[in-house]
Amino acid sequence: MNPLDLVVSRLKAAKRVAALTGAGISAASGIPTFRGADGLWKHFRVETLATAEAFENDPTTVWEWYDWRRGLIAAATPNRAHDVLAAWTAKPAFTLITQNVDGLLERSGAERLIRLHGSIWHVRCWERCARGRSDWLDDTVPMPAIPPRCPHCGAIVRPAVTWFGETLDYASFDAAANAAASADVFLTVGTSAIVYPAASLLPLAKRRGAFSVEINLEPSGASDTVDVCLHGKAEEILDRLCERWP
Ligand code: BJW
Ligand code: ZN
Repeated sequence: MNPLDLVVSRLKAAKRVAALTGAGISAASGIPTFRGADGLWKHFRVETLATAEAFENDPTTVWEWYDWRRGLIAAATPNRAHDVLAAWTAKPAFTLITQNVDGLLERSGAERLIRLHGSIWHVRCWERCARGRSDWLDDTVPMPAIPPRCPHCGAIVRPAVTWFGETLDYASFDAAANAAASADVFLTVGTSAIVYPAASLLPLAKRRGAFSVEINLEPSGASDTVDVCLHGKAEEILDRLCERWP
């Protein structure tokens, strides 16, 4: 059986399916990935942008980077990869987990989406004042003032994303781990699969007996673990899968 036929037959037979996505699914929408040939980390140093220490030292530079990325995302539209994954969330037995902060799956109509690394469209008070402690939506592009200020206490606000060294939202990771542990098929899509703890979901699913599939442009940290590698563009491979598992 060819690999695509095998994946289709496993999807059709599965009681529960979970998928984990990464930045690769947004590449066709013109959003740069992090690693890889033209990834963000080739042009920017992670320790100066995606850590709490970086923000503490220079919130203006960090916010300028996020404001630029928010502008790119606001001008982008979801692609076929977002649309297929979002459509599958209408299946009660399908759980979609994302590391992406761009909101494009949400714009495709994804339901019950588990976001592991937060959202670039949400902010919270850096000083964690009582009323600004929880995340709130601020999708103003561009930001009228950088760094933006908390409307409650006047302190700087931060993007409500998960930076290196920060713990993930416990409830979201718990829900993702439960979905991985109970999946009959686990898909890892458009992710380098090297950032933890998100990258631990695939081995967890596999230990619990899931049939696992990598859909990625090139081999990733998942390739040696999965049962089947489908290498190519996620937007094209998912489109073909959706024809046969609508
Ligand atoms: C296509 C395609 C197409 C392209 N079709 N495919 C050693 C040092 C320091 C830290 C650590 C360490 N060892 C472990 C850690 C912990 C660290 C970690 O995992 N680091 C590793 C990198 C080593 N993890 C953490 O710090 C996490 N927290 C944590 O562990 O808490 C516990 C703790 C607390 C205190 C102290 C220590 C531990 C938090 C991780 C947060 C990650 N944050 C970011 C930024 C989010 C905000 C933002 O966007 O600005 O999340 S980093 C970045 O990586 C982002 C992504 O969600 C994440 C994953 O990247 P992703 O999505 O996989 O993208 P890429 O670019 O890597 O891959 C894209 C893939 O797509 C490529 O393979 C392409 O080929 C492919 N592709 N086009 C299909 N059309
Ligand atoms: Zn505040």
